[in-house]
Amino acid sequence: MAGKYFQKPGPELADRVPPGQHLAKGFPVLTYGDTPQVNQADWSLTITGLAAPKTFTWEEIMALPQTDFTADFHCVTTWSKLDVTWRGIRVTDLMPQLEVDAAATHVMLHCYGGYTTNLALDDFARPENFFAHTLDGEPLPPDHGGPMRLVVPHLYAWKSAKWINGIEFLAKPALGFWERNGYHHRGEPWAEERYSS
Ligand SMILES: Nc1nc2c(c(=O)[nH]1)N[C@H]1C(S)=C(S)[C@@H](COP(=O)(O)O)O[C@H]1N2
Ligand SMILES: [Mo]
Repeated sequence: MAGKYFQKPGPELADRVPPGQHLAKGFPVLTYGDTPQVNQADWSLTITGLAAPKTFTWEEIMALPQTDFTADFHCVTTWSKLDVTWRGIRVTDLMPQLEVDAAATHVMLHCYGGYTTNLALDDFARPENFFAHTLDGEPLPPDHGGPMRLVVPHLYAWKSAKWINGIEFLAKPALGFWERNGYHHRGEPWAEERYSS
């Protein structure tokens, strides 16, 4: 059965597919719990913690620079999908809109539905990370995190928070949903940082 949905990467893709990963056919949906139904008019992104409090509406975030991305996606459950095409807003294009306290070193991402995940600020505020609203030229489907999700290509995909609605800036590390439940605090796929020991 697995062979129908996954294939072993050939040698030409060895530098693209991290150890222990297989290529997925299609784009699997991986959600803990139900898919929240959030429309653009109701969506917002709230900044809390060690930063000036602020809430962005859909229009406000869409007014920021828009960028096309092609990025690989690695789920810790061992499937990877290469060259996913997205459109969205770079995290580093949002950051100048924020007044973040110099003491902030980490973030907790909050989502509609209650999911959370944590990142070091260095892993979050990178130009290759983005808030995605479009997948393969279509509005991001609800199951994949629409109307807006984060994508963090350099870490396992549980860091890529779907239905994102908050960024909390912190002065020390904290644990999100999967991190509290045994997953690695950082989750770097090339180092196979799957579980915390
Ligand atoms: N809010 C929220 N974000 C989430 C998840 C979730 O359950 N809830 N699952 C994570 C996991 S484990 C993965 S692999 C990816 C899956 O994204 P996809 O469903 O678009 O493939 O979303 C991540 N973001
Ligand atoms: Mo995942």
